[in-house]
Amino acid sequence: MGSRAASDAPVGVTPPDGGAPPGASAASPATVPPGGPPTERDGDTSGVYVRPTVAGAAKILVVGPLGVGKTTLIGSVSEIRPLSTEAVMTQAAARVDTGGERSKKTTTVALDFGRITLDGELVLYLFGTPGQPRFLPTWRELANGCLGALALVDTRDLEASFDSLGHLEDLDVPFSVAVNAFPDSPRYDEEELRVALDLLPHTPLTFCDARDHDSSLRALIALITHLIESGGENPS
Ligand SMILES: Nc1nc2c(ncn2[C@@H]2O[C@H](COP(=O)(O)OP(=O)(O)OP(=O)(O)O)[C@@H](O)[C@H]2O)c(=O)[nH]1
Ligand SMILES: [Mg+2]
Repeated sequence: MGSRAASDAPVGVTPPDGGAPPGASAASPATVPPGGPPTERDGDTSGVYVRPTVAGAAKILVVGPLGVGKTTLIGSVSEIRPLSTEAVMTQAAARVDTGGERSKKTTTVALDFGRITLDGELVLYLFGTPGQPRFLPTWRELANGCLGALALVDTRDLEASFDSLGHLEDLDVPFSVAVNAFPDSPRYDEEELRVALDLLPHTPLTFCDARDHDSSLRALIALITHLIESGGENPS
């Protein structure tokens, strides 16, 4: 962990990397033209509106510690250009913030927002929480009305996830866990991770690459399946 920290100021509301996310597209994969899919920036708004086949909607939180990949996951899976609120990390708030990995230059200071439609019928509105500990109190607002949460975990620092998991339990938000793999991540088997994270037997535990659309989608589907199977009760 470096010693850089997040500044309080100017908060830009921009898509990550200044553009549309990888994998996010209004077009189906079969119709993606050479040079990439059309985006809102190209004037293609066909994917902006919710499809007429949609029968339901759910608010889903994406949570986890600093730098675990929340913004990346929402960016990779969203069918609309995601909203993100990144601020450059500086020394200005070094006494209150946690520095991220060396290559990480920004951190989320309010929320991420994206949208994905499952099977043409269920719209998930994805809300990513900020990872800095000082923003934990804002979770209460973000969690308002959510159906469940996807908790991202980094095996390089499992303890960093304890706060987010505990906070979900305090807020009575059902969740599933997705381990986001980095190249230098230690590999543990599922049972070891369950014990370390103190997960209940029926809490789903999946592995994902937050940069990959299909992998992120699978993690979300595991959560939705869990929520449906638990029938609206709170089993996590
Ligand atoms: N190798 C690898 N890198 C990843 C993966 N997911 C995210 N990253 C990188 O990790 C860094 C942090 O990702 P973010 O998505 O910003 O993390 P975050 O959880 O939103 O961070 P905060 O908002 O600061 O809490 C970025 O440089 C990503 O490119 C992954 O699955 N594999
Ligand atoms: Mg973020």
